[in-house]
Amino acid sequence: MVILSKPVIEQFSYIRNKQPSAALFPPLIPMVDLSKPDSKHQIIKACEEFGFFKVINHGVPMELISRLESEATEFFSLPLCEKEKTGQPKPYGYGNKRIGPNGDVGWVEYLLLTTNQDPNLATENPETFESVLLFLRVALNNYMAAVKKMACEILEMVADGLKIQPRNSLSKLMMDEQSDSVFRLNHYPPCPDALQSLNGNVIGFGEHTDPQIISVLRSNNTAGLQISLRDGSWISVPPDQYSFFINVGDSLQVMTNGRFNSVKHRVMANSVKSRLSMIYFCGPPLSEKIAPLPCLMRGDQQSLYKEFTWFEYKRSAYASRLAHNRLMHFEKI
Ligand code: GA4
Repeated sequence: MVILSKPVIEQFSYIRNKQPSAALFPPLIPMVDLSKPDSKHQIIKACEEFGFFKVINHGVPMELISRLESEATEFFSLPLCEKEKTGQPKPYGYGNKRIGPNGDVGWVEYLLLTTNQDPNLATENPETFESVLLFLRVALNNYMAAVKKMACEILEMVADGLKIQPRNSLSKLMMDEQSDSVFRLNHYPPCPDALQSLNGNVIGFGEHTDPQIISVLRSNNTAGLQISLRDGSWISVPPDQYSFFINVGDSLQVMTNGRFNSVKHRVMANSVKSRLSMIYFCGPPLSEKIAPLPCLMRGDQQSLYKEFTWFEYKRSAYASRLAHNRLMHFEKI
């Protein structure tokens, strides 16, 4: 990543007044042990209250996680010109500071990939670069397969917990061959300016909700992730490199007619440590209709949303800024 000179960092967003919740005892992040029989009930409660939870005993081998972490670290330590050979993010490829097509920036570099094709990383490059990409590709494929399986189990527990029949009603969307799932590796280099700025807060990745059904995030042991509570306050998520964190996305909020909360989150830059995160965004096929599931509608309850396809939502998402409420266009007035 290019180290920016002083004036350029001024383009970055600083958080001045909106500090993480000042409450003396901020609520603990819900933790779900996937090996426990009552985990589905805990998942439902966490999705309703926070739209966010941590999972332990997830069954993803630590070896696959460490392998991807070291290959990704290797990739991000290549010179910028090498990394740029993997292609500009349109939306897939290597990106540096610019997030999405509409002017958002952050103290982050990343690789954004589709999950249903072999990671499409450039090939006609010098040897060292080639072998980094080759190892990265293998590590990505193994990691994504294991995380996809875990995400599928979680969505089946959600269906069970909500008494949705059949239990693969949600998981089949991300398991479909045509599923529009996305994978992201984010690298937040240490940001020396975070020390000098007011309150030490420089935005790594600005506040947003995820568009998909759920997102499965794992990071190294560096703090930075914050989630917004329903009352609008922010809390920091203590890092845990052995666990995964699950976010409810906009699509699941719609499918549950607002019962689940699509959680707003952001990442703050760290002044000394690098943060590396890997996120699997579980998306449905482009043609899928996103609407409240009829079996979840009680009595004469009305849908809060107009009907739309995932394609229509994505088109409108890519015309929006990161922090926008993307579901607003689809809400019934
Ligand atoms: C936010 C969640 C995922 O990282 C992502 C992002 C996507 C991108 O980086 O290309 C978007 C953003 C995300 C939502 C609004 C649009 C699209 C950047 C942006 C400004 C990959 C996704 O699916 O939506």
